[in-house]
Amino acid sequence: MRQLSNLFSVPINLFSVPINLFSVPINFFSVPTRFILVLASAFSHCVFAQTSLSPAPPVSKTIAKGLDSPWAFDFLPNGDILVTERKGKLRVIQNGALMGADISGIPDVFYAGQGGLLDVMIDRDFATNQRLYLSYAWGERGANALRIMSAKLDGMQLREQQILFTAQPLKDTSHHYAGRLLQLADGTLLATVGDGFDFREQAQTLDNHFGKVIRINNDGTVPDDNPFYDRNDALPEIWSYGHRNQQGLALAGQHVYENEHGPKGGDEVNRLTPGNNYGWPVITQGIDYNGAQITPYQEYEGMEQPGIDWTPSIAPSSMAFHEGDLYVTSLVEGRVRKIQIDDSHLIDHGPVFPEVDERLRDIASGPDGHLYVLTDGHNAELIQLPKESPSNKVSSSNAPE
Ligand SMILES: [Ca+2]
Repeated sequence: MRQLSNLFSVPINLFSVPINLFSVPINFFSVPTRFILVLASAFSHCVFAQTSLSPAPPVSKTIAKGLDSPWAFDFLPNGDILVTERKGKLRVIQNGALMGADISGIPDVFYAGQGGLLDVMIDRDFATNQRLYLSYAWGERGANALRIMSAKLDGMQLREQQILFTAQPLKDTSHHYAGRLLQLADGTLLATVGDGFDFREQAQTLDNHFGKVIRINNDGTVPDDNPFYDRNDALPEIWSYGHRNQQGLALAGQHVYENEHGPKGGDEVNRLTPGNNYGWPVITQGIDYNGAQITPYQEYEGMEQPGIDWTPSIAPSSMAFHEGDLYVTSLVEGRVRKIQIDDSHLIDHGPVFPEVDERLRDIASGPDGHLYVLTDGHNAELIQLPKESPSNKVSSSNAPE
């Protein structure tokens, strides 16, 4: 077999020889032709040997296409992949193919602006409880909010739907829902709630859910060890505050990392500590979309600095923890960035996976050891990324606790 493939590859190497000859200095042609042929032959064998020893370059693989404005995906223990579409469908990828039928029992969603069906997350005990979580915009144009539902997946149907959380107060905008979900090791749920676009000052007050990360039990009750649980002037679900539109959440060991869209500039990655204030809109590196200054402050006592700031904005959409590193997708930059966790510091290694260069909505680490990314828009794809070559790896031995 090896002999056969070598024979087939010979003509390709022969064709490459003249091109290499053209690149040598002109005076090289003055040496005897026979010498050139010997050199060419040797070079050909050199190329030959390299070609036959080099592994095939890693390639990304499209798992599903034709998704309509998908927002998130997650893996079931049986290998199926669930994908949300913002208009309100929960699609199934089974045996590598997108099924025509979608899952029934999805709640009515408010599909407008940035709203609709957002995240899907499989419970870490799905094998025993068959439960999953959905986040979505609920309500109507004049009064809507982020809502979280739990349900039992029974074949292609959701049953035993239970509303776990509705952000307060209702709002009359259709932007900045946030909506990303994460389950901690203790089974509690974190969810990001955006600032609603028009309500940014409320990210600094604790009597509402705008611009917060909230933590609830998986039955919707509030854990009594939440940081503001005992305060009369704060909503007990609040876990951290001073956020804008946080669409990435990842658990890396014991630490929770979050990324959020800044205004014009000021996109951030933060390591979250319960009870802490992440500053929006009092501190930011960004300015308003119209060029106006939002705040004179880039730092303020009692407010956390971001671990990474992206100014100008990349529009970070989602984050995954994979083999010791964080990976962030983005909408505007359209790349996958790799972020090394170096104790309490974050080191941005910039875009990796050069084959991916389009608006990206979600990223997750698959059970097969591959990263998967979801593209954005009306004809979107779920893509399995190649495993990185060893030379491209930066820190897999550096996993935090
Ligand atoms: Ca901040």
